[in-house]
Amino acid sequence: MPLKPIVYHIPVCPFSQRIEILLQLKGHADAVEFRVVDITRPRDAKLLRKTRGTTALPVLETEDGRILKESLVILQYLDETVAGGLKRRADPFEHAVERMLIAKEGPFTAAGYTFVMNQDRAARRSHEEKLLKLFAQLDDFLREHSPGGEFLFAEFGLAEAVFTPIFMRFWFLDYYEGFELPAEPEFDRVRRWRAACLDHPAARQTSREEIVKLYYDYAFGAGNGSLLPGRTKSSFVFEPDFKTRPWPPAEKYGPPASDAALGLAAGSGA
Ligand SMILES: N[C@@H](CCC(=O)N[C@@H](CS)C(=O)NCC(=O)O)C(=O)O
Repeated sequence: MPLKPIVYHIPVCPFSQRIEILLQLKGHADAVEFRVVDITRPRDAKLLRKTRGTTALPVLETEDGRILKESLVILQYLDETVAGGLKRRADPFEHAVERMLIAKEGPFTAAGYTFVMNQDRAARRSHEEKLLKLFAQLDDFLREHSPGGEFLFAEFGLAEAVFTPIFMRFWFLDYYEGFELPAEPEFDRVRRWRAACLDHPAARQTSREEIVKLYYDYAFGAGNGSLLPGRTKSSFVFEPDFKTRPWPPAEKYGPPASDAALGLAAGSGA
């Protein structure tokens, strides 16, 4: 029986990064054993049996073999069971406020991912508008509950652990879609929040370079390690290491680059 919970994860997955951030905040980065799953390969049958057939990660296996799924659920479980003090707000009303903000992460995340994966240049503007509307809603929420600060409360907490990995993934929108928050006052509060989140030392598990390179195929509509036509390797592979690969072309509304041009071909980067 393992001595600590196991988290099956994909290292650069934002949903798993939430867990790493939380453990970092608690000062117990080693409270769980992280086991890497390479989603570009067929899923291990033993793990599939444990999850009863679902493939989404992260998945937590408790010390006695019980399974928890969904990053927000795992986050709360680890917040309550790992030493280092609760990172969620202790006050019930304040906790309710942070849960209201966290409830906005699903549509926000989905809007950014569908934007980057969109292949129809004519639909680009409507994806951008949808995302900006959600940014404006976050801005308004922060103005109501935390007008003068940086974070939702005094410190980087649960809501920040949830959103920071998403803000980081959205670097793929800067790169492949030229997306920027407009320099308008209606985005000032969320801009300040995002900057403080991205600057926090607990959120250093990945980098803009890694995200831009690994998510290249997402910009062509191929998510979760799936293969684009003419390619033998997904950009989501961990070998060759992203640091050895060139920065990908930023143009996404044309034919995708080859394995060789992305530094993925056998022997490249070695
Ligand atoms: N709502 C889930 C989303 C998890 C999710 O979509 N994970 C992706 C990786 S970033 C995944 O496992 N994709 C592979 C698959 O679904 O088979 C959560 O918050 O845990």
